Amino acid sequence: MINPYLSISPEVQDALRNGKPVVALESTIISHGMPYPQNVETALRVEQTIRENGAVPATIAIIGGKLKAGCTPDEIEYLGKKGQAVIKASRRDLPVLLARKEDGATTVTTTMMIAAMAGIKVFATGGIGGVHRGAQQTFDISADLEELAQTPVMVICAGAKSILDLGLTLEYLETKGVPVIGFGTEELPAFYTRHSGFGVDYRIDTPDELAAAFKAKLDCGLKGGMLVTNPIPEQYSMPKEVIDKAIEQALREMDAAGIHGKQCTPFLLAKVKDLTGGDSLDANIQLVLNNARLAARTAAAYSRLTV
Ligand code: PSU
Ligand code: MN
Repeated sequence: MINPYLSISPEVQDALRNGKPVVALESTIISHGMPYPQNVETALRVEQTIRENGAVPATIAIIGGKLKAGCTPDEIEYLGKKGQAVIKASRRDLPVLLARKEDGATTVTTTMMIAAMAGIKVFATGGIGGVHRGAQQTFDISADLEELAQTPVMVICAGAKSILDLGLTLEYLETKGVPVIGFGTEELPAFYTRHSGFGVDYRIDTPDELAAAFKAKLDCGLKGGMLVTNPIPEQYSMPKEVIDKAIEQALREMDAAGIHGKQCTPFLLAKVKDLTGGDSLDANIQLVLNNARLAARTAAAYSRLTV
């Protein structure tokens, strides 16, 4: 059955039909993750980087009630300028947003869903959601983890920020059968810094082996995705103490302000950014570009295995 809500751009459609590599990109990072105009500039640079590394970019978003796989530069500009006014759309938001023909910025969850609907296998982003600190009481666990458990897309990220409880996040992924891979590392990277103190399940050093592992998963009909954590390049990484201090303060301010639910992640991300000044924005941009490069090469390796 053809999904009447799904709208794949002509370029992405052509690439998919011809077995060419495609990389999905999320839009919450555009609308909610960075300020305008750096968000739009970065989104376009990320697309360019994917092209330079041999793949076709598919920025994913919900626009006017359509699930878009492949946005035009005008659509990216629109999402970036509208910023926080775009609804951050997780799995639970899709039914009403689509029926009302609204816009939505896709998180890791909804980007994976739409990528899977379109037939895209590889997705690059910055950081994923996970088990929040204090989740034993609040139950605040990102839908991203459930999506990784059920949707067959490889997500290439720079780990997760320690605004989360990284140990519990790894436990959750283990329970759900999601492989956590370190690209060139045995240690789970923590977004701005290469270090978390936690180990990954497997270290893999080449895009070819990433592609082969994911293909084996799909060939066996194992449901769910694969999480690839790619450390920020050394020269852009931030000292762990600086980041940890900012995160502790952001968490205290969140508690004091009584923030909860879907506002938690955006609040913490914005606070950490304020507390660390421009350094964290620069690091954020660099790690996303680094993930885009790896994702394009991995998508190309996957294409070689399947056509
Ligand atoms: N973590 C980051 N940067 C982000 C996000 C998370 O370091 O931009 C965004 C992603 O879109 C992710 C979402 O899927 O936040 C998770 O939100 P929540 O914790 O509300 O599930
Ligand atoms: Mn949450």
